[in-house]
Amino acid sequence: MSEKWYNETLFENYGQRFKIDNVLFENQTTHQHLVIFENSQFGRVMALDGVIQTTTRDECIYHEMMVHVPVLAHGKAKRVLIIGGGDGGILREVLKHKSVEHVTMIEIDAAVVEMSKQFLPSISNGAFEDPRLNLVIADGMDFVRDCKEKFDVIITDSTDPIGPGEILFTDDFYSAAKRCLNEGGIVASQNGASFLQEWEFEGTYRRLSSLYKSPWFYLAGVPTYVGGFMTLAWATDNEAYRKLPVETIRARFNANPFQTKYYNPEIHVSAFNLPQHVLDKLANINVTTSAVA
Ligand code: AG3
Repeated sequence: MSEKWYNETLFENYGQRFKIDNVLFENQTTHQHLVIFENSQFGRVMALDGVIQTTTRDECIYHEMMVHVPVLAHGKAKRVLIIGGGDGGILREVLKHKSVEHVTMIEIDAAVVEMSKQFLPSISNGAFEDPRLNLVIADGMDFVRDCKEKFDVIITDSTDPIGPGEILFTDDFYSAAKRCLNEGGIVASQNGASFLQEWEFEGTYRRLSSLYKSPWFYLAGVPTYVGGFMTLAWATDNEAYRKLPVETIRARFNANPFQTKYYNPEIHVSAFNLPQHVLDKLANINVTTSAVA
């Protein structure tokens, strides 16, 4: 039998490949091409439209960092909104926080939820059954546009800004999402590889700067998101949140401890230190209508 390989097509002239041991699911959903396969290095792998979304081996890094950094920096998050996140990894981590009373999750593609439950059960690990969850299959943009509720933390776990995820990187989305945020709330979202997709964090910084007093980024190194550190976007009107001393974060974490594989309070605090090439780009961005002014 000949070997089969999965080639990621995120970048035109460079990419990673995975040996496919066994295809568990492959189909064109109503929104995108979805494949889940087995690979002996990374376990089970899910890709959407040619881009690796998660693997059972390294998913913990991204999911822990996307959740525990904003939730513990906030300190009293009761209501959390997840946009995207159909595999349930973000949800699983959010629900580890006892302070969280309610989670609304808006996923556009029911097939991602269903196939993840079936073929990647360790990622949601029962989270979809939690009574605190309100799962809605809908377009995240429509939801934030019409939303009458408010949340303390909003996490956007999207694909890259191509296809269904594109709208989640626009001014319209960010400003509509801000209307759904309680005072003192925090938004976090994935923003591409800091080294290879600089235009992504540049655009996001420009947009968030016109809405929030304290837009920033923090980093996580995820092996299967190629190209070095991932930039995770951060925005809030409370500048102090990202400068909290490690002792504060440690006290909050220890008040309600749970197991992590990557996150710890020291990583939390240091993740906000950005490489010089990122700082230089951010410094050159002209913020036109700044909330800081
Ligand atoms: N969503 C973010 C995938 C980002 C991939 N992009 C990249 N490597 N530039 C992941 C979904 C996990 N719940």
